[in-house]
Amino acid sequence: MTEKKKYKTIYSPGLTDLPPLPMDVPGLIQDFRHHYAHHLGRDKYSRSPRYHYQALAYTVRERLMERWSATRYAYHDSECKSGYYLSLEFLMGRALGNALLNLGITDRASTALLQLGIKLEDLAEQEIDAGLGNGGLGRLAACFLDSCATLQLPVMGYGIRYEYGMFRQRIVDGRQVEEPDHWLRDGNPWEVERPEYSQRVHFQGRTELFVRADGSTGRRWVDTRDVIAVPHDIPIPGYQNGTVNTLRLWKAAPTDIFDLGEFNAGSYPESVAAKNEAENITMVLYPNDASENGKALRLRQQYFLASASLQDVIERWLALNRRDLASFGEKNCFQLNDTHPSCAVPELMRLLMDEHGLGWDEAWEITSHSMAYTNHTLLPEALEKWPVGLFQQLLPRLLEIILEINARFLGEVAQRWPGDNERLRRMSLVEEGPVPQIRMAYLAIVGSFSVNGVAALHSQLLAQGLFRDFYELWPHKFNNKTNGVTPRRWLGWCNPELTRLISEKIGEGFIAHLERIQEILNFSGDADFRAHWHEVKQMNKARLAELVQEKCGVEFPIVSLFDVQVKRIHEYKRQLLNVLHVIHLYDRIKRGDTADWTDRCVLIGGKAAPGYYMAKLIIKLINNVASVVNNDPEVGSRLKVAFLPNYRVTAMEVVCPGTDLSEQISTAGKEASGTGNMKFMMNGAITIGTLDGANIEIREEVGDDNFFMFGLTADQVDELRPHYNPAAIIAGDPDLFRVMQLLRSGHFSMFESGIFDPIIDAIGNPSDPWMVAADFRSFIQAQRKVSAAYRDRERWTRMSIVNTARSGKFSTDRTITEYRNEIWKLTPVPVPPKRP
Ligand code: NBG
Repeated sequence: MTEKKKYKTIYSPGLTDLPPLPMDVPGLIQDFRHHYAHHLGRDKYSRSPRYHYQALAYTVRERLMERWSATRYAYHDSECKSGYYLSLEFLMGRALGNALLNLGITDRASTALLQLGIKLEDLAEQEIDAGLGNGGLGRLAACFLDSCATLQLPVMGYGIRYEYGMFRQRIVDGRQVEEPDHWLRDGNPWEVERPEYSQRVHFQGRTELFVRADGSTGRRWVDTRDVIAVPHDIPIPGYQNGTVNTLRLWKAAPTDIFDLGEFNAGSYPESVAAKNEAENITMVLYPNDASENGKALRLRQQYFLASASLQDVIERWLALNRRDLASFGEKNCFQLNDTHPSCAVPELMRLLMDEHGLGWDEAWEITSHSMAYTNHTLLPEALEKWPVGLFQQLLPRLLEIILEINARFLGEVAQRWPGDNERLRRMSLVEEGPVPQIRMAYLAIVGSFSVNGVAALHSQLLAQGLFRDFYELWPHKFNNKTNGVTPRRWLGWCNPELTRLISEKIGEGFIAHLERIQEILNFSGDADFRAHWHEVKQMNKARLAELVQEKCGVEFPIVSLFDVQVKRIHEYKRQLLNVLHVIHLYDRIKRGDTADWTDRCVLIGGKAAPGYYMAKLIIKLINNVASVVNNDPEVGSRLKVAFLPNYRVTAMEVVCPGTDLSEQISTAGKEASGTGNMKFMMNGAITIGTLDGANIEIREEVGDDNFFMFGLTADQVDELRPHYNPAAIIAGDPDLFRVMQLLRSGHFSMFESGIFDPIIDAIGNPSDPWMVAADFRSFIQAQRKVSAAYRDRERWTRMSIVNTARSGKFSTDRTITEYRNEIWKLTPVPVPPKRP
């Protein structure tokens, strides 16, 4: 018996046709008290504020529930085309504040709580971030879901419910220490388990030939070891529009049969081992950002997500009484978030052929017209490849299908370029070598009708470089979708003071129509408005300074320029270049070169992958430099440096409103887009940046006067590479020379001599891929301009206003509208409000 057969549909309208829940203050108070006392069983002597949070979460969740089912009905009744965002990562952060904002009851909830003697801000602090992602790629998925719901698009997210999310980072003696993130320990009020929609996922076993009733033959997958995928649904509210979409996260569980068989045979430990093996699949998020994971368990996670999600979509499709799978491809569209879920291509083929009896051509027609692939990086180390042998062992039927896809595809290439064997070798889905590998990006391209990059430059580099052969074959597949961020969380929620100031001038509509935010340009000539703008920034800086004081023990005076770089620690992002600038400023102070000085507070934060040696050493360097600078009485308030531990979504909600200068300083051509850059801009920070990723488009929007550009372009980086000579650059630049001298002298490694040698060597190495020395001079000059601009408060404030005003393009509402029109072809489905 499979899991599902236990359930059958029960139709009972009397159970669910309830009047809508009250949204006023008395109604909120009543339900809050009900949950606190009757649901959670807490009383007036309760010791933990956690239950205040939980009681409010349940109160809000109920209000989402009714909108959630109304949304499901609306989608069902409209028989609309649907979209599915398949992603191994959803970096959601906290849910409470976002739900309140999107339901439009933040003020009422706050008032209700005050009447009970509770502050909403304190209560909200109790929530643990849902950290089911590494960085930009996972956070983008979260912003996309918010925009899909706000635009009333029938799009569902599919992901994995990791028991342990992104590790927590502590800093001990300046070094990163990782701790597990058991985020579900106290329960998760935002999820609804739906075991009735569980799916069975196969692994291992073998394939065999079989004969169908009509005499035709096929291959099937047998003797498999199965795992059950149990859905846990998270509500995704749109912005004040009655829509609540779904993020469905799969948890792995053992099959009953598997367990019981062993158990009855008396092998209890074995039955537990089997349980553990199944549950391991969704135990932990791989903590590597933009780098390959390469482990069998990771491939298991990827296939588990793809298979469970596709089965779920097909089952729902068939249940809608549309037995006919022929139109499945016209009514369903899957967006693959990087190559991570690209097993979906062969898996959909398998399900259609092996489980639903379609022929190859029919199945291929459906698959290749319903899959779309987004690439998020050009870094070669992040391009996934899986050994053929691993596929053979773990997913033998999938391997057969992949090899058949490859054979047919190479046939097409050979027809187009007869005799071009070199091209066949280059384009094959199988990379030959001692250990033959499946190239997952190529599989995704061949199986998709759309391939996109995430910023204009990135998409262009994909077509001209990494995927050039494929672009020549299918130019029509390639397109760009520049990233964005949701203005609900990244302006409305995280910066209420600025939101209020803007609303007073242009109304509240801009939160759902960010292009309108440019209307504030009409007020940038108004000295009063500018004064208010400055005041709000100073308030937000005070809030950030408090955080820095609490987490780093460093005082940041709010009159200083707040210079911030927060993101994953990676050599290509060049936190090291930032540190060299800090050392240069320190060196200037020590030499008395401080005419026209601007006081600065430099904040750096981010996690390093646990196995990434250089990234971890860079964290240590930042901390050592900070301790030397902050403890030198000669430096005083001229320069402060802090490393913010455990950077995450929730930290960014305080960091970006309080930032003056946003550091976006990757080696040109390496950062696919960046999205932190957009959050800072939206909150009125000014960017110092290279011409990389979406920085280019940000600069286009604000104009050169409102952006501090520096460094080599992507083309110049490529041209310089063969004769790059950092030793000569260091020798010829007295400032850089002194900075390197300070590093070499052990000034920042007094007690551990030589620890930074690998960093010193990397900077001086002619094959340094990130070319830190090459951009030093240009960076220092741009930073001089920053300092001068900041001293002119009126000018800086005008620049700040222009940055916020021109951020309209970087709303994910714009991004998603492009996905919807150009790839998904979806129609919005309004949800009728419930009447009392
Ligand atoms: C990241 C890029 C970022 C980009 C995000 C979202 C990966 C593989 N890529 O530049 O490095 O903003 O994706 O597209 O994590």
